[in-house]
Amino acid sequence: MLRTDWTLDEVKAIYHQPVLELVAQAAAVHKEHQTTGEVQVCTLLSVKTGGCPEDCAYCPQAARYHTGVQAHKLLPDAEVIAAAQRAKDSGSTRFCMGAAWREVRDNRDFDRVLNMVTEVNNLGLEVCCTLGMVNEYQAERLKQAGLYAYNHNLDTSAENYSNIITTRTYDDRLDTLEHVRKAGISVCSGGIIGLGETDEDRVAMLHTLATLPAHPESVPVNALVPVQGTPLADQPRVSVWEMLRMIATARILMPKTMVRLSAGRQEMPVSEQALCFLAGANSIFSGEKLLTTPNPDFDADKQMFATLGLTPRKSFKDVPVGATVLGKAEAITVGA
Ligand code: SAM
Ligand code: DTB
Ligand code: SF4
Repeated sequence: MLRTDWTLDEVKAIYHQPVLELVAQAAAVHKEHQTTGEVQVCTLLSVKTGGCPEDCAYCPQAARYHTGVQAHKLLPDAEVIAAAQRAKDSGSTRFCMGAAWREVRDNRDFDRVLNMVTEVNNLGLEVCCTLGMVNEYQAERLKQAGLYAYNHNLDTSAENYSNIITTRTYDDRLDTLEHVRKAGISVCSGGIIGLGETDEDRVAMLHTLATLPAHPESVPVNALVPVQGTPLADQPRVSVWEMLRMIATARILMPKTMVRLSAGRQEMPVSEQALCFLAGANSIFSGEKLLTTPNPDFDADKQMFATLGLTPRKSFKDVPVGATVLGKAEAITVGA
C-alpha cells in the first residue's frame, strides 16, 4: 500500500535509524516493490547552457556567478537528435534535455524544444525535459509533443529554500509540479544534499515529496557538485552515509518510485555506488557529462554493471503515468 499521509515524525524516525538498519529496511522494501538488480540508465544533454537569470547558489549556469561554463544558445535540432541516438545506441532508455531557463516562454525556442521532444520520442526513447517553470498550457503542449517526463526539483526544504534561491519561491516550484501532473506527464522531482542544510531540512524535503497528492514517478538524489565561482564552491563533499540515508528513506517512503543516484557519482567508488543500489537506488545518469560537470561514461558504467551483476531496465513506456497514485491506479501496476 502506497502512503501519501506520512507524518514528519514518521519520516524522522525512519531517517534517523542506525544506517545499516535503515539500509536493510530499504532493501526489503525494494525487493518487495521493484525488480532488484535492474537499474534505469538515463542520459542528460544541456540543450541551452548558462546565462540563467536565477540565483540558485549551487548552479554553475547562473549568469551572476563566474564559473567558466561555456554558455550557448539553444542547440540545433539535428545536434540534439544525434546525441539522443548515440545515447540510445549506448544503452540509455531515457534522454533528458536541460535548459538554463528560469521558465519556459511561448517563443520560437520553445517551439524548437517541442520539435526535439517529438523527434527524440520517435527514436523510442523516454523523453524528459527540465526547462524551469511551466504553466498548465505549456505542460499540455509538451505532453502533446510526446514528452514522457518532466524534471523539476524541490532541491531542499521549504524552510531552507530562501537560503539557496531568492529569485523564486517554493510555491512556484510546487505549482509547476502540479501543472506537469495535471497534463499527465510523469513527474521527476528530488533534491540536492550538501548545500549546508540540516538533517531536519533533508527530512522535511523527503516528507514534502512523499506527501504530494501522488508520489513523483522518479526522485533524483543529487550530491552537490561544488563548482568554483558559485557561492557553494567550498562546501565539503557529502559522504556515502548521507547519500544512503536519503536514498533509503526515499525508497521506504515511496516504494514504487524510481530513486535516482544522480549528481556526485564521478567521485564515488563502485563500492559506494553498490551500497546506494542496495539501499534502493535504481536509476542513474550515464554519459561523460551531466549538464556541465563530469560523470562516469557508458564504458565505466558497463563495467560497473558487470561487476555488480546489474541489468539495464527496459524502457518504461508501458507503465501508466500516475501508477504511484494511491488506490485504483496502484492496482494497475501490481504484478506488472
Ligand atoms: N533551469 C531548470 C531548473 O532549475 O529547474 C533546469 C536545469 S537545473 C540545472 C536542474 C537541476 O540540476 C537543479 O534543480 C539542481 O537540482 C541540479 N543541479 C544544478 N547544479 C548542481 C550542482 N552543482 N550539483 C548538483 N546538482 C545540481
Ligand atoms: C537532476 O536531479 N540532476 C540532473 C538533472 N536532474 C537535470 C542535473 C545535475 C546537474 C549537475 C551539475 C551540472 O552538471 O551542471
Ligand atoms: Fe538557472 Fe536552473 Fe541553474 Fe537555477 S538551477 S540557476 S534555474 S539553470
